[in-house]
Amino acid sequence: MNNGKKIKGLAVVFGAFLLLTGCGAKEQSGSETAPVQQFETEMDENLIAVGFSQVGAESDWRAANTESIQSALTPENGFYLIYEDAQQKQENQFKAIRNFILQEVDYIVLSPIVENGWDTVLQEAKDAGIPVILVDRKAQVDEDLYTCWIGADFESEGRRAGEWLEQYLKEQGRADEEINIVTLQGTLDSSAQLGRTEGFAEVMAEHDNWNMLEMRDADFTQAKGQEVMESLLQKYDDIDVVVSENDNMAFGAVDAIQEAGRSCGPDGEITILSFDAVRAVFDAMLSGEINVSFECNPLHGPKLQEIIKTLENGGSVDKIQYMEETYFDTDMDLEELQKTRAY
Ligand code: GZL
Ligand code: ZN
Repeated sequence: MNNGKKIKGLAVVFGAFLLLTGCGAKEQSGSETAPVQQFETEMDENLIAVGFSQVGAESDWRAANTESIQSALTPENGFYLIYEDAQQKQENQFKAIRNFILQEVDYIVLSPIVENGWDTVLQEAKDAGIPVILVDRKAQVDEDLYTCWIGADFESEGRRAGEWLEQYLKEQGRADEEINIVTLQGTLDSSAQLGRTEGFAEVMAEHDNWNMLEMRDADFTQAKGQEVMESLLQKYDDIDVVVSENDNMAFGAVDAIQEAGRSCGPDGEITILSFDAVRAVFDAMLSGEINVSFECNPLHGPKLQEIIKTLENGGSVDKIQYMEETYFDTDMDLEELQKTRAY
């Protein structure tokens, strides 16, 4: 059972639909303004109150991650979930966490947009006796400021990408060719960006015929990916490989490459390696635009639910909990594989 703390009645006051402005509210004959609707929601004592501060809604991966957690932490499963979307701003995550502390939630779940800056606010949560569970990205803080972390091994994803490229170039008889590479990086200082960049660089170091022309931040979004790729295409006339640190930036890169009259994918001049392996990248691989995507499993919900229940029952959990993941490329039966994708 949760520790009996309950969220103080959330007096949620919804603004009246001011009829003065006829803002879409039903006209009410005679009265100047609709009565202010006020109600209290008392959190049911039997539910485990969880405050979840999510990075944002910047990518397909993020949407799948949010959906997985929201569909696991439901009242039917014994949870009262308060969800806050930080719109990719760390400031908003600080506010959300302080809000959760005020509401005396039982647990705080946080996907830290970047790795640094969390010591103060997580110390406040610790002082309030509220366990913090990190999901997806990491925070560079003292281990005693969070109970555990669930996520992917980003370095191994990056290494896997480098090893895939080695194999791919060998099969093409290009193992000794000068290979010019650009990287579309994810949000700088995020664990996914740091790990993928680091892991790929480890393999890159073994190939002095691989040249990293430039790595540039495109913030994990499709729009930024297209904008940065356009600029890189203008700057460099011989790009052989694009490493895109998530699928949405890769979709933007494909648009930029095609609009520049160039070609990409297995039959194109520019090879594209991507990360996440969301459903939409299967379409892009099937249509020959992207070569490969390295999976990063967003389905943290069930594992998170199990961890909180274990803690509620006085159990202990491992500090680091990796998700299982693989990769998918155009040599595989993607049509078949796509059917079983949960995200
Ligand atoms: C990875 C996650 C990254 C995804 C992006 O675990 O942090 O953030 O790769 C998302 O799609 O924006
Ligand atoms: Zn070249």
